[in-house]
Amino acid sequence: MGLATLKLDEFLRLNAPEELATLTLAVAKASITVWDNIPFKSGLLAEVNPSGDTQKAIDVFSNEVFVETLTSTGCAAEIASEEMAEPTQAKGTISVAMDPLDGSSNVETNNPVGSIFGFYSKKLPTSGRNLAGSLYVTYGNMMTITLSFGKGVHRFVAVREGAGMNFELLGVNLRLPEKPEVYGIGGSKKDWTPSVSRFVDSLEERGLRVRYCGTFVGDYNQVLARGGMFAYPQMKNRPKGKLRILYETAPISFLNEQAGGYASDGRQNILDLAPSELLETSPAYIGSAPLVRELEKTVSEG
Ligand code: FDP
Repeated sequence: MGLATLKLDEFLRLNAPEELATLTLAVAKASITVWDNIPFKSGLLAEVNPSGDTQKAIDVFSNEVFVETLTSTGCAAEIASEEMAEPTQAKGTISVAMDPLDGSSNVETNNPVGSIFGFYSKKLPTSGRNLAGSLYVTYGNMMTITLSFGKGVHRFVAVREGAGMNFELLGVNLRLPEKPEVYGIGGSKKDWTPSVSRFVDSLEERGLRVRYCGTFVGDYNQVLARGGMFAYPQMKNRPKGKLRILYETAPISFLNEQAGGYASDGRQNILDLAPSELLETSPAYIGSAPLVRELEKTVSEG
C-alpha cells in the first residue's frame, strides 16, 4: 500500500501506543462533527443545524462534543479544557488538556480556526515534559490533523468517503525548513517590550515576511511549513503573555520540537515550565530553533 492511501486508523495501529491511538481517533471523529456545525453554532446560519438541536455557541458546543467523545473511550483519566473551570474526571490513565476551539474570534471572518490537544501522563497541571503526545486540528480550507507521539510529526487530511469522512496521510516526518521565511506576532505593537520590537525589526531586515491570521494553530501551521517564528510575546500590560501553557503552548512546543524546532518563554524551554494552575499563561516564542534561541538572547539583554 502506498503512503498516500494510508488511513489514520491504520497508521495509529502501527505507530502509536494503544491508548493514544484510541484518543486520537476520538478527536478525529469529534472534529468532523465540530467542523460540520461551525456555520450553525456560530450563528452565521439561522436554520436548525444538521443534528436538529438547539443553538449553542460554537466553542461551548465543541467542548461538549470533545469531552463526550474522549470520555467514551475509557482512556482519559481527566479532561481539562479552556472552556471549563475544572477538569472532567474519567476512568482511564491519560490526562487530556485541550483548547476545543482555538481562535474562535476568527469564526465569523472565516479565517482558519483549530483545536489543540495535549496528552499528558501525569495529573494536571503538570509540565510539558510529561506529554506523551500532542496534536492540533485545523479547520481551514483543508481539515487536517497534525500529530506527534514523540517519533516525528505526521499529518492527515480529511477526505470524503461515501457519506462520511476519513483521514488520510498527507505527510510524514514534517520538519521546519532550514531557511526561515515568515513570522507572526500577536498583540499590539505598542505593548511589545523594546527587546521584542528590536528583534522583530531584525527579522524584517533579513527579509522574513509577516504572516499573521490571528489563530495560534493557523499561524503556527505556516511557521511549520515555511520556517520562522510565531510569538505571543511578553507585553508591557501582560507580562505573562496570553496563551495558556497546558492547553496551547506546551502541546505545540512538543510537536515543534519533534519537527526540529525550539519553543521558549523568553528565558527557558516552554516544555520545562511547570504551571501550578490550569489557566497559567506564559510568553511564547515558537518555531525555528536558531531564531528562537537568538530571540532568547535578545530578550535576556533587556
Ligand atoms: P482567540 O482569542 O480568538 O481564541 O488563544 C486564543 C487566541 O485566539 C489565539 O488563537 C491567537 O493566537 C490569539 O488568541 C490572538 O490574540 P490577539 O487577537 O490578541 O492577537
